[in-house]
Amino acid sequence: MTHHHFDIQRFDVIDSTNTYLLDQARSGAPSRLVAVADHQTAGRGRLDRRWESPAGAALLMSVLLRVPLEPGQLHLATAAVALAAVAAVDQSCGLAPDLKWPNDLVIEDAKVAGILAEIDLSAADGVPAIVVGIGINLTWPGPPEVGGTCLLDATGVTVERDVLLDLVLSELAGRVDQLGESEGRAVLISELSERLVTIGRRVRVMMADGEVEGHAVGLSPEGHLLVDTENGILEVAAGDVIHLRPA
Ligand code: BT5
Repeated sequence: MTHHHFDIQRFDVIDSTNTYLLDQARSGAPSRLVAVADHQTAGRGRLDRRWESPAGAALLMSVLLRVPLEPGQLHLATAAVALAAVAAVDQSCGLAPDLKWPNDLVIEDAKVAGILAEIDLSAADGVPAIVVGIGINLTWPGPPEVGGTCLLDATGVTVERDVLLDLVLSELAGRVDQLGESEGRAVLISELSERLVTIGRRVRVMMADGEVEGHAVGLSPEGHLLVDTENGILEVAAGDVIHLRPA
């Protein structure tokens, strides 16, 4: 099925829609291929973490994008999908989730959706294949220990998966075009900084090489998180963030 220039493949059960599209990308699948599943047996988060969801309880989707981003700009592909999802949820439930840096949609600080962007650099033409997957909790708030939420619990609205998919893709189409040009990327970063609840908060940031605490003060022109720490402003390209209570 083709829609908003996206080609949609549907699965009852799959290991992971991200894994599937990365495989398809290596076999030459075109940009804007979308995979949607009722259930994933090996849904993935970042850093080998798992993404859990009972069958039919979430919108589980990934999109393959062939856009000339560098590995260090993957967060922009995350942003494009995150912003599209916020707009789509707002249109379907009347409530726009906040964004938590780097890849979560939250409602009152409870995670309602997570995003995983991955890149494959093996294409012969040198244009990377980027796969961005998102899981949006519709009727199940995630594993109990996470303290997440779902759209039903947070808004009282039961959203049809296909309705939400349709809205996400129609919101994503223009943002994919923006990803491909520097002016468009600047627009995405400014839209992102308006939506990020992380900015203005005290945060603890866990990075591969250690952790710091400070005040999240904004985004760099590249879209990295700027954290005011005791040792000055730190620019964070990748990491996990915890929002701390104000001191
Ligand atoms: C993410 O990772 O949040 C990225 C999740 C991406 C999932 C989509 S679903 C479609 C596509 N196919 C895939 O295989 N993946 C993508 P991260 O920030 O690392 O968060 C992972 C953590 O979120 C886990 O360790 C749990 O603590 C928590 N978690 C797992 N399932 C959850 C759920 N349904 N709701 C809320 N939190 C969850």
